Amino acid sequence: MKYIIIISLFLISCSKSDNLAVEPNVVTPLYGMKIDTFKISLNGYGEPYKLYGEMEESISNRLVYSVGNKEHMIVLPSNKDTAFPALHFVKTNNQWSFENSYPEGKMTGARNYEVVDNNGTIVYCDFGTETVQPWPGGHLYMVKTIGDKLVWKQVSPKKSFYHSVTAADVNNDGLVDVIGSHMGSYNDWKGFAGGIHIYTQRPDGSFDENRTLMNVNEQNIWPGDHGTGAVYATDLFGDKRPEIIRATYFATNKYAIAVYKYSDSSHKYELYNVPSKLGVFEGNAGATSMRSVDYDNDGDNDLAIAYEGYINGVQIWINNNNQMTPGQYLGVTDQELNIREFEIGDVDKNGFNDIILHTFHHGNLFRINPVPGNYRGDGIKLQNLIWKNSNGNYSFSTKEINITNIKPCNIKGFYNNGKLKFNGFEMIGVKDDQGIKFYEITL
Ligand SMILES: [Ca+2]
Ligand SMILES: [Ca+2]
Ligand SMILES: [Ca+2]
Ligand SMILES: [Ca+2]
Repeated sequence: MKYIIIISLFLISCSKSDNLAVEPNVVTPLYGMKIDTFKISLNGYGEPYKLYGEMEESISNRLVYSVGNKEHMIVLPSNKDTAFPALHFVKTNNQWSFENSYPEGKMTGARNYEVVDNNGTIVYCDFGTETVQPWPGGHLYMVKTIGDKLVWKQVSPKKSFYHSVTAADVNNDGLVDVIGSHMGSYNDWKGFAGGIHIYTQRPDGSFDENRTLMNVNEQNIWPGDHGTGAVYATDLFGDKRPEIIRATYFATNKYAIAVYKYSDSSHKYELYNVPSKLGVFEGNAGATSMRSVDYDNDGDNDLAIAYEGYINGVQIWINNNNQMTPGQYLGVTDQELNIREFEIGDVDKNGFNDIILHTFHHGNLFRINPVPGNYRGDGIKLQNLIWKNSNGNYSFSTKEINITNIKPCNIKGFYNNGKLKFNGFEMIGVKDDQGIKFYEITL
């Protein structure tokens, strides 16, 4: 099926230095704000406002990344009944423009992604829409950026409720492999090890289900129900071979994370250890995404894990001589802040990696004065979206970064090429005159 795309691009760009300092703890923020307004229509997908509505709400589904100095953005506008094609935007001469739509990247509920390299290779997982029961599931994808174009590859042959995805060369053949964690599958491969699927890449870029690389005898050594919310692969132990780390999601037999290490004798990933401490998972919490970060600059990779539940936030897991122990955590209520994913970068250039929180909904640590009838409030504040790291200790700045009079549905921050930029979409207009604004705030 072909789609005819009519694009009108109106660009309003402004650089702004506010002078709103009225209280001692409110500093005059120095930021640049750029607003691009898009009008996009996709044939066969109904009124444009439906597309804009999904573009606005999609939070896991928006990613800004760089290839060299060029910025790209992928938006996957879907979380309800209609799945739209993947949208790709590129920035040229400081102007965002809509490049194309990609029906082969259409997802019904993109949940999680990982940027694999500096060449614009990204892996995605789709869980399928949660508004349909039973869950229809979705696929794992790998997308490559070729010049100004995208090339999509479906990794999984059958759909699963994929909740998390990571990429690493787990069979040590020089080709990056894709690992997804799921909460149910339409494949007969339900997934040993709590719903983890490993797909190893072939030289031609296609993928094999690898049902043997992870130990299938787990139940003999670690009995019980071990649900999985997130999976990540990184070299924790400095032996140049990635470990596979799996984090819990409301398992009957509680654990926090389980670390799998490649065994040179069995040639499989074996359960290496399960930390005795549960950290924030002691309470009612399940993992949503995970990244490695050497948060204390001691040379070994530690982990940062985002979670949801009675509180949501991010917890650091400290790597002590190959044993992982829970460290500092940020725990906030939904009324304060809603977080499921995050980015990492040394945004204040103090030598320690900070955490950039991606937030949605109407938390009062994010919205300025959200009240019933005006839940998006009178603007947004950004200081609580940057969990700053000073010598291994995280905290928020007390200096407010307020941006009044904008009401994006959610905000994500990305640290690319030494710059921290937050972005969000906001629908504008009514019916025929409808469009969508893209805010980009550079700190
Ligand atoms: Ca490989
Ligand atoms: Ca290792
Ligand atoms: Ca470390
Ligand atoms: Ca820093």
